Amino acid sequence: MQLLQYHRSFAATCLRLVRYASTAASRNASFAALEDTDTNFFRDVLGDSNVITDIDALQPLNEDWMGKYSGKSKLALRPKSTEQVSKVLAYCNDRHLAIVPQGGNTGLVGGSIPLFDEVILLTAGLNQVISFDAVSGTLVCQAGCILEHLDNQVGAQGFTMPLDLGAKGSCQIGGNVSTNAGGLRLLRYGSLHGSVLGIEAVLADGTVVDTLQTLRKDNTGYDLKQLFIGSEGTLGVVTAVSLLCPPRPSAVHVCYLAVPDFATTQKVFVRARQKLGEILSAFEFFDQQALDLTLKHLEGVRNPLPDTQTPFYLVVETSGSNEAHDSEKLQGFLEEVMEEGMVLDGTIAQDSTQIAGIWGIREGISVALKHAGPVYKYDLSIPVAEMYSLVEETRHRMAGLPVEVVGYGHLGDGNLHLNVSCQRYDEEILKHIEPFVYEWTAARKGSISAEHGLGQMKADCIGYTKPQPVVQLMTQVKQAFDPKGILNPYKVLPQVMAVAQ
Ligand code: FAD
Ligand code: 2HG
Ligand code: ZN
Repeated sequence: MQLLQYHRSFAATCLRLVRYASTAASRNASFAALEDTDTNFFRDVLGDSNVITDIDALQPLNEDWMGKYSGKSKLALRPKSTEQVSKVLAYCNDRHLAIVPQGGNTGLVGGSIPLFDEVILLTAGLNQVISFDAVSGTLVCQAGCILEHLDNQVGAQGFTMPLDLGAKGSCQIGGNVSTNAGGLRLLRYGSLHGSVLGIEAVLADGTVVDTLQTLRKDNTGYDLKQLFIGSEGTLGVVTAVSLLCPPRPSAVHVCYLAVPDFATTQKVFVRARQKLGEILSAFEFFDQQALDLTLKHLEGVRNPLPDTQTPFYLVVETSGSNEAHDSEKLQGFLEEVMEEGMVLDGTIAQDSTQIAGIWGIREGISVALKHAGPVYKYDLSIPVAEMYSLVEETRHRMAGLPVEVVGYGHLGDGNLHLNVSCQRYDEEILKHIEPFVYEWTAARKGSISAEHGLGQMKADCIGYTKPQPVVQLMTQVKQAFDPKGILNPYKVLPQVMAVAQ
């Protein structure tokens, strides 16, 4: 009975979503069109070299990493200070010009790309480290700093960034915070909602919200910085961040394991937590199809177990401070899981080159898929026991079509990446995937966005995970922060709700 009710209310949500979807692609006519006087104003504030109008220079800024989403912006701005961001936003707000904040442009849901002629606000010019406290590990930096550069800088002082992802060479900390990026070590260091201590952000009207503090504890009023974390540029432009960096582990071990079936991956996970305890820092999985694709499309990737073919592979990492102790623990864990037949074959990386080689496979899957062609990406939180059934059911639904369905992800976080690689983006193919994937996930009370966000891809789909009153409250928050709706329109919230003022 309860289940029936749930499905009825879910069907109602779907009906509402269909209505949202039909309006999502139209330009909000209340936004102004760019005029020469606007460009001249921006030149005065930012200087000529930071006002980009050249069509060739705009092209990569109008296109996302996957080549799936593209916009038609005629203007990109590159402010170098919070004050400049504030002046630009205050002007856009007065003029009713829509703005898209863009960091490293590595997002996978079309969040950093205009849909129409929105002005692109690049954060790359905000690239200074402000301070680093080598006692507490607190880093304060501008939003446009590249994640890998920050990791190198804090690494030199014995610390590490609390997140790591395959896009680290281009993504920016402001983009990471704005998407609440998860990545490969969330299992160990937790989410950015815990690591970020403070944020400086500029609201649509130019107001600077300064919560850029370095305190571990502060219970004065509402914790507004949390609202910016994961808000995908719809509530404000993050201009600076302070965050807590953990000590850099001096002993790191990585092993690569072949496992016979998905149920066993979970048994290995349970055992890893029991045996490795506090030193377990990553537990990732991918299927044979993902491995095959990566070996085929990425040069220089070597199969660590060339003689073993099995449906699932795991990358298990430990990070600690005592080489001998950690190594002994890992050996003990491996002996157990192999003796008990959970793991068919495995190898431990012997040096940093081999560690990089194993991570290269896992981190290379997205890049390999990009080389393979167009890809539909789904980033789902699902109870781990059921996670892989979705990949199998999707494969079954699409049997006979010219697609490759692969599954991989952060098993330790219950986060599946379901990717459907195809020859072209095609509505006929999409019909086999959506809304099936979203309905399947909602029926298991999962999330349709574990870590990538909603962007433009899933703005109309939030109702699959969040109930209507919650979406309504989010809309009110959006209206309070950005009453004219100029910040990253058409993203995160269904357009009908976001502009209903
Ligand atoms: P962008 O792509 O430029 O922007 C992302 C969103 O944030 C947009 O909505 C944009 O408007 C907004 N934004 C950016 N900067 C600001 C700012 N300063 N203020 C306000 N809004 C802003 N993601 C994961 O979570 N985990 C992974 O493991 C992971 N691996 C990846 C691997 C690869 C190879 C690739 C290509 C992507 C991966 N991603 C992953 C997705 C992506 O890298 C993350 O979402 C990342 O945090 C985006 O950062 P960015 O600087 O590129 O942001
Ligand atoms: C990863 O975990 C990233 O590798 C990217 O989140 C996932 O490309 C994807 O679908
Ligand atoms: Zn991921």
